[in-house]
Amino acid sequence: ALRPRAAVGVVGAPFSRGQPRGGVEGGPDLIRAAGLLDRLNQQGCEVKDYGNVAFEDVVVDEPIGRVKCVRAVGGANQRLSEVVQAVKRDGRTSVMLGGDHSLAIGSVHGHAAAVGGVAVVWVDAHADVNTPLSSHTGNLHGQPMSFLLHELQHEIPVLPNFSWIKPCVWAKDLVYVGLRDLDPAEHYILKLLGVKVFSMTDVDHLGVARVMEETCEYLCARVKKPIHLSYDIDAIDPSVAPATGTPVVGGLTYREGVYIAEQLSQTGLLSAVDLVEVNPLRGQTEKEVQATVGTAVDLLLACFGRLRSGNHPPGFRLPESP
Ligand code: 6HN
Ligand code: MN
Ligand code: MN
Ligand code: MN
Repeated sequence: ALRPRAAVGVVGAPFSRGQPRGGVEGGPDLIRAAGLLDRLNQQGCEVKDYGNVAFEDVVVDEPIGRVKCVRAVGGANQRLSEVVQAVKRDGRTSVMLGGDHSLAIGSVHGHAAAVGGVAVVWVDAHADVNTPLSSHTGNLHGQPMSFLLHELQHEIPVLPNFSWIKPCVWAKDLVYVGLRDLDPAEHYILKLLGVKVFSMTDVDHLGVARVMEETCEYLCARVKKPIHLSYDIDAIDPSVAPATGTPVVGGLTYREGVYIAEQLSQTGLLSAVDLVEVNPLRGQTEKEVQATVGTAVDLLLACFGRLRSGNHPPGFRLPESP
């Protein structure tokens, strides 16, 4: 049987203003340099590289309340949303390489604008659902979900360069996996909205297989919406993926991390993927950086059908004996 080749569109988003640590803007080129596009091609995907989004310089960007770099983050995400919409209109699964996690605003927004409703699986040590008013750090990479959730819109103040954002995710269409460092306001919000959460405690209790079974059942039970996977590399334990800005001990193993991607790939509903927060300057050694980037690549390959049990292309034939 001829299976259509998965069409993938890679978008680099070299942007770091959603948090204070430089280096995360180097993520996209590093992940490309590790061979992501060739390897996706080798495993049967048809890949187009949309290049890196050119973000405009924002020179004057005074904090608003506690929140930092509001105009830069708003403007960058507006551009990113346009590019992700173009990728989706081209009929491709979008792969957004970050950059910090504030970029999920534009990535999810663009995805939803192009396809209608989406479900979101957020794999992260953090919930990234602070509102601009609840955030204690003022870093926008800790807030993207608050701008995207319909149910939180009355909590969101007017911010410069944010007026283009339309909320596009319902709380019932969001699942978190890997959480282990929530702020009190974030925990309150997730309880209030009844969001499905699989914390690291749940991963310990149920095992990753049950967690993914329940995640897929939960998302596929109702109308099957296209899935947006937003993968923060800090979901993975820092012993495996240390080169990231906000590492938290007690994370997913490499195997658990890959399993999550494999299972979401098997749903056939993956329509956009973010891989964010790889920061080469946060590794202590070159080896730490390479381990982190290698893990990021393996997670993405698993998203596009790579199985540890092995694969072969349709129509594969053994060499003929002479
Ligand atoms: N990330 N909750 C903290 C904050 O600053 O709001 C940490 C955010 C981490 C952000 O995972 O992309
Ligand atoms: Mn995050
Ligand atoms: Mn995180
Ligand atoms: Mn915190």
